[in-house]
Amino acid sequence: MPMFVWTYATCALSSFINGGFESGNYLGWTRGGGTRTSLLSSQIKPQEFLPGGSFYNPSIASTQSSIVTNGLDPILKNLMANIVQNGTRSLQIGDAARTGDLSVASQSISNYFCDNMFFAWLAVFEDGNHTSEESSLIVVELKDLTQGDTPINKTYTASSATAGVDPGFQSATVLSRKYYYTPGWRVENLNLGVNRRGHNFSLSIAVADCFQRGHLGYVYLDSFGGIVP
Ligand SMILES: [Ca+2]
Ligand SMILES: [Ca+2]
Repeated sequence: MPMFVWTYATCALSSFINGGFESGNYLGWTRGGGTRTSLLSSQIKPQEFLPGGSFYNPSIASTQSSIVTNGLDPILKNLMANIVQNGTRSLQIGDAARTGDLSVASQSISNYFCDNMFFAWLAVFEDGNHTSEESSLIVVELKDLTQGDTPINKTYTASSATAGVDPGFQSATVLSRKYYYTPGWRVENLNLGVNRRGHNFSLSIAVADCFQRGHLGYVYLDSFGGIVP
């Protein structure tokens, strides 16, 4: 059998559980959450908000994320794409309440043979006119449990200085509140390279309201897997 066929087959067998949330529940996923109002953006570590972590609050974890079905975002409506990227369901991390909270979803994957991890996201951030350290944000953290390091730790902060996270964000004012949002789904590619094949990983995506409890941030996630969605 040619090597590339073997690699592809092994990759297909080692992917996420319920990576598209089509089970309609949290099968394969761990939810976390807690209050971030004592933490600046650069101090946030998703793991501290998961069960066992010092900021973990089970009530926030279980109520501020939800599985959603096809439809439009309740605030931005048709300015954004359908809130499901693939199939009939996606995961919303964070809610529309302005409570200074953080929500996180995490999955551990054993013997992962793909060279990439893909997922798709759609974000809504309210403009708080804060510094990036006090704004709503997304943190994407990938730990390599086999090697004991963190190859990916990305932060997407919604500050007014950058008019959202980057130039691909758009802004709109709805009921006197200003939002930054992604008009269409974005595909994130976490490139692991070939040296981590077969390792065990833990992937966490955290989304926080602003530090001052005045502004919301939430993100829809779908299509986690080893192949481009
Ligand atoms: Ca889906
Ligand atoms: Ca919230």
